[in-house]
Amino acid sequence: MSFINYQNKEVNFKIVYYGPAQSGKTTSLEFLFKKTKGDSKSKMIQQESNERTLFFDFMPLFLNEVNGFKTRFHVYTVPGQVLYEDSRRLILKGVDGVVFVADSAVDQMEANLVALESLKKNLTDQSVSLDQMPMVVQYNKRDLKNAANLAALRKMINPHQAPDFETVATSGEGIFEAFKEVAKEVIRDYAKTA
Ligand SMILES: Nc1nc2c(ncn2[C@@H]2O[C@H](COP(=O)(O)OP(=O)(O)OP(=O)(O)O)[C@@H](O)[C@H]2O)c(=O)[nH]1
Ligand SMILES: [Mg+2]
Repeated sequence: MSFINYQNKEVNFKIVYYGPAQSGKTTSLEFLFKKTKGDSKSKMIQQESNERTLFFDFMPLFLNEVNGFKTRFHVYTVPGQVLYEDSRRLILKGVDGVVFVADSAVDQMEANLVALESLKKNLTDQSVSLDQMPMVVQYNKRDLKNAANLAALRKMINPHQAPDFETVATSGEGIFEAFKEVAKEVIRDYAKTA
């Protein structure tokens, strides 16, 4: 849920990178962090080292003000391993937008689906439905030799036809573009209610 800081004239949003274990969520966030050098940003914070959760916040230079307020984004990753469901549920609290990082490796399709179901359920628990949540999909690891066919991936893990991107987090390909899109969606959503 967005919150407004009247003193600094800022509106704050929360974006969560969600997806199966090892799909490239942390790598995506690290690239985004590196790429936002000139922006006003915090340090990268590791929440619980054993669960590999990271976050930072920044004010993207590419965005205009919204009703005279600057926008600050708090960007989080969740741990993807199945056993960390409690952490994921906690980190998703009050989320304004999701970047779903799918793994393109053919043997990860089941894991992608399990993660998508977990996202859906954890949002439902906060009375939010996935199809109303601003979201983009990254089909990550497109550089892999055994990357799944794009059309098949789309059909399987992007049923709501969210804006989607082919990405390679290790080189940064598509990462900033995906973030820009989710940021725009989040602001569009906010402007409807503000
Ligand atoms: N080939 C390839 N490897 C990638 C890509 N993105 C990430 N990796 C590698 O995949 C591994 C896992 O990446 P992470 O970013 O730690 O994955 P994660 O989603 O944060 O994993 P968890 O925190 O366990 O949920 C690392 O060895 C990365 O270097 C990619 O686009 N292509
Ligand atoms: Mg991680």
